[in-house]
Amino acid sequence: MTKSYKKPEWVPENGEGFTTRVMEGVVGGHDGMDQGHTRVKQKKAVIRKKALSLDDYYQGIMDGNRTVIARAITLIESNAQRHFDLGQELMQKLLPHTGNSIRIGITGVPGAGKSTFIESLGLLLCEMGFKVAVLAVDPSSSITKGSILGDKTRMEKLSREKNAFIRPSPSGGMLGGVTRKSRETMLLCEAAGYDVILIETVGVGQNEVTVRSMVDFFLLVLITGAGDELQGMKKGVMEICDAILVNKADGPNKIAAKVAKNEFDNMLHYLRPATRGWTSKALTCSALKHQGIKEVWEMIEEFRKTTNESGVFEERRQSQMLEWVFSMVTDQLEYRFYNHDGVKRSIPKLKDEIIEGKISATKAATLLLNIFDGR
Ligand SMILES: Nc1nc2c(ncn2[C@@H]2O[C@H](COP(=O)(O)OP(=O)(O)O)[C@@H](O)[C@H]2O)c(=O)[nH]1
Ligand SMILES: [Mg+2]
Repeated sequence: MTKSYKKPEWVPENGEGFTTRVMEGVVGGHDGMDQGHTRVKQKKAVIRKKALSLDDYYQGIMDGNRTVIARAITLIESNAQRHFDLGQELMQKLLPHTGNSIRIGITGVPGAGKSTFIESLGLLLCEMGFKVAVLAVDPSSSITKGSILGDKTRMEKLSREKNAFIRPSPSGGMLGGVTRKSRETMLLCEAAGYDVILIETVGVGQNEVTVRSMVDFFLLVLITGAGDELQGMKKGVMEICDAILVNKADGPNKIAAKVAKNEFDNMLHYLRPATRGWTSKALTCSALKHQGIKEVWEMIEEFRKTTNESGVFEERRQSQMLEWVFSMVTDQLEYRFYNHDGVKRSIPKLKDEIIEGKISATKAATLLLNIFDGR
């Protein structure tokens, strides 16, 4: 079109592009728009594009700069090797500043009110002068290709607090997976001075075990009338939780919630405690109406005091650290195995042979491992 376009007569000599040239705009200040605002926006965009050095990241995190914290988490979550390397250098540098928080895991079926509770507790903690980080962990999302937790976490009020930091669930990928990313994000928040780390996870079996291995205190949020089909799941989780919170204890549901709380208290009484020296207990609350939230925090404080005095707190952190190291070894071995050239080349052919019954499963596995070992 433009090529065959004939210049109108009124276009001056050397007026090439006269009609198509885009005029340079003026910055702000017209139509009553606030000029300063436009400038600020542009400046921000420039900052966002600039690559940060290791020191930029480090300093920003130590200063508690939330933009830098968010970018550092993105770095940690990246699946690119060069990001991974820089991220690991950063983690090493931050390590001496980690560990000074209480890590709280919160689980329960979708709709139990975990996010609502976290917002309510988070607001209370901010009011008390604490810095609160909220993270979501959903290892199953890498399988289901989408987070069950990713409900834009309704924490609008909390996200407006300057002492709160909210981060949704990372996606999976290769370099260590969701668990590594979540753990490192947690440590990063600790280095940035967050006093309380709240980790939301959805109750689908494996997730709870993963989160339990990351936190000091594990809370199960339940509601009444969720059906007997869930009891089986509940029992397993009840054995690893430090408290059960019967949520939605408001309106006509208040009495049923109290009854359920008593039942859970009884059941917990017969289970082995999740944490040595601590009797797991049940409480009721209404996350929506902000009732019973303070009591939950007081219980967590009591837990911290008890386990600190007995040494169980530190003991658990140490064993979690060791567990983490060896689970990373497993992860990385798996990654290396499936990225080994010889292994990659052999898999399709072996698959056919297994399906055709030419080779046994055990033999096929041994063969692949031998290729990996270079034998
Ligand atoms: N009545 C009542 N509703 C609640 C309460 N807490 C949460 N809800 C509602 O339950 C629904 C699910 O809450 P949400 O926090 O997203 O649950 P999650 O999936 O466990 O994170 C929302 O519609 C909430 O408003 C509560 O204490 N009382
Ligand atoms: Mg939620």
